[in-house]
Amino acid sequence: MGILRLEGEVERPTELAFEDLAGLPGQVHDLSELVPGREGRAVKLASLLDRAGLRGVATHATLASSDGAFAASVPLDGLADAVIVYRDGDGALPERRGGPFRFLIPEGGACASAEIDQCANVKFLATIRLTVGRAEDTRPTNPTEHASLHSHEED
Ligand SMILES: Nc1nc2c(c(=O)[nH]1)N[C@H]1C(S)=C(S)[C@@H](COP(=O)(O)O)O[C@H]1N2
Ligand SMILES: [Mo]
Repeated sequence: MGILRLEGEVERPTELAFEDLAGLPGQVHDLSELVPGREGRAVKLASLLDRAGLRGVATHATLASSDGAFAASVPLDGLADAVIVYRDGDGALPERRGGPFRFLIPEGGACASAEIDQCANVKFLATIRLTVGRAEDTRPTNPTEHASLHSHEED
């Protein structure tokens, strides 16, 4: 079972499991209404930030995967609609869909088009670290790197 951590520039570093996410306000009961073609249930990032007590100095959310292989650091001011997908049907979001926790920015631009893009939809999300300035970011910056990353993806 997975745990999602909020740390860095927050008043209360917080660990959340499936039940905690399910109990927060800001539920998106049907993700397909927010992002056509995406299924599952999600909760708004804003609810998690409220729970942890976001400090005003934070500028970026640094999203890291549990396997340590992928991270994205994106400006908070572009994340007003971002969600964490955590449920599929009656159970946890499966790993093949990026579970148990997956970051999703509904209006994320094309890969490598901007600071906020679809590449920042981090799968197997383990930590959301609130930082002053941009921090760890392993997103691909050129088409070759990007193609090689996608060739490892299963769906
Ligand atoms: N943990 C992890 N998350 C990741 C990646 C990855 O390699 N590892 N690839 C990213 C990239 S480059 C993209 S474009 C999106 C693709 O997700 P999708 O196929 O669900 O749209 O996942 C992102 N999240
Ligand atoms: Mo991407």
